[in-house]
Amino acid sequence: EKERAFIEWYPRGYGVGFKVKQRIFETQTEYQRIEIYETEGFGKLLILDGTVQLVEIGEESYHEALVHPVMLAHPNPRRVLVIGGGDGGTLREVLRHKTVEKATMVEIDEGVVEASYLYLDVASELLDRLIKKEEPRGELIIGDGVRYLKETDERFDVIIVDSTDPVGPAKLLFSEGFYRSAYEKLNERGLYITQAGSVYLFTNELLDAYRAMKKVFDRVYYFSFPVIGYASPWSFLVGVKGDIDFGKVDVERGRGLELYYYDPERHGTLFQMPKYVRDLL
Ligand code: AG3
Repeated sequence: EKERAFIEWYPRGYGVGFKVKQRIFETQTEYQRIEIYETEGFGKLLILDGTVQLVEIGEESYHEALVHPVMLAHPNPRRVLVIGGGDGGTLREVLRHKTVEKATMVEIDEGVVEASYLYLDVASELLDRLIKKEEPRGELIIGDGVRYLKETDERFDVIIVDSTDPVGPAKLLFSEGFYRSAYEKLNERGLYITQAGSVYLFTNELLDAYRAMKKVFDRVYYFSFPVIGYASPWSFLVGVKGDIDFGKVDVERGRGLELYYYDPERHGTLFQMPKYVRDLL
């Protein structure tokens, strides 16, 4: 019997693949094509427009890196905004922080929330509560994050962008105009973080996003982390508003989280970057 695989192709023919047993869900929404596969060794695999979003076994390698460094660098994150992240993994990690009073997730594609709720073992109970409006500290808004950020009267301590790649439909989320509205909607002290693509294979997109963020935020940091299922190392960009040092985190608060991948006691190791990238940044 022939073996089946799902392979995500990156530029220049670089592939990241999983052996799969079968495809268990497939739909085309107004925004994108959603697919879910059962893999051999990593649980279920969520694909949007042919790109890997997560595998159930290992998704924390992304969600921990996206959420906890900024949450632990902020002295008291109470209000958090997540843009994208319809599978719920990012919001799940945000809500583990006891300081959080309210976290809002703005996801453009209801289809991603539904498919994740029905088929994925990532955050289905949380998604169920959000859909029923029964999560006391969380809110789900189905809508366009760009527009939401421009129009909202709310202010945030931390803004987290959990989007698809800086190519295609999510491109606007990596523009100077978007960074300006994020900066405006942060409290006097605040942190912004976005995933910014594969260090090796999207280096130009990473540089473009970094330069645009530099024009807007008081300080900009970059870091990389190995993510299971992506062409690693993966890059993340952090924009700082006001008096916060992203080089330091609250290790004590971090201990209580019992993390698996991101190690707050080794926060400094995040800032490792291949030299050619650092030279360009
Ligand atoms: N957000 C997507 C990260 C980008 C993945 N890119 C890729 N495979 N080319 C992940 C959603 C998880 N909450």
